[in-house]
Amino acid sequence: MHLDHGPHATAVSADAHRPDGSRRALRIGLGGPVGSGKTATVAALCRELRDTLSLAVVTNDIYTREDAEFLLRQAVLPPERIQAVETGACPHTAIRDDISANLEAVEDLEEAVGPLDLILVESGGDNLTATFSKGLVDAQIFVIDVAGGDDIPRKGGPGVTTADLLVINKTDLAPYVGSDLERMARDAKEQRGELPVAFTSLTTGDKVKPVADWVRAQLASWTGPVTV
Ligand SMILES: Nc1nc2c(ncn2[C@@H]2O[C@H](COP(=O)(O)OP(=O)(O)OP(=O)(O)O)[C@@H](O)[C@H]2O)c(=O)[nH]1
Ligand SMILES: [Mg+2]
Repeated sequence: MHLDHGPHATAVSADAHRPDGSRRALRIGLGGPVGSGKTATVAALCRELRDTLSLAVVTNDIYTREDAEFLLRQAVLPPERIQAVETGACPHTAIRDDISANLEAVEDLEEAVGPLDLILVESGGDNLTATFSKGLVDAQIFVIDVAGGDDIPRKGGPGVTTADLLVINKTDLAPYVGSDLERMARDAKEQRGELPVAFTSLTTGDKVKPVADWVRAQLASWTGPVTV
């Protein structure tokens, strides 16, 4: 249970160790516009990683538990590893400003089913300005899709420019919506410099593999030797 929502909120993430000295679970946030494929990416990541890692998921919806219910129906993880947060307001408030309900959910999961290697936190769909508080997650993925318009990377915004990984999803739809993937790659590079970009289609080809590989690399450095 997380009760102190003040300065303690950042201390939780800053103190990345459990009382026994082991590292707590790596927390990765997934944000991005409505319908870009966040839940589908979370579901695919669970299927890809669940055999080798101990993981859990927190979903955020404004008034419902729909994303959690989708993941439960798909049986991507045992039910006790999926928690829903009903934000009741703008999704970005619950992941950036008052993160208490989300912190409580991740801490409850660690307590109930831990020790965990990884917790994925899906934000409710929001606009291009939504980012996670560093007090809630250790790294963030911003998911956009080619059907939202190939000018989205050029438009920038904190999600596109600063997320630790930018995922450009639904590449299978590019020919149908007239999106120019090379232009999206060029614009993303211009906005992000050396920060990575993954093009995915969850229905064809490598599916979620580029994202799963990135998550594994994050975990490798998270659990690597601790430098004090
Ligand atoms: N064609 C295609 N459809 C996809 C892909 N990824 C997701 N979808 C579909 O896009 C729709 C929205 O996907 P979700 O994963 O629910 O999107 P979301 O970002 O979680 O949506 P919100 O949580 O409501 O913001 C669903 O019908 C998915 O099946 C993809 O790579 N290709
Ligand atoms: Mg969703």
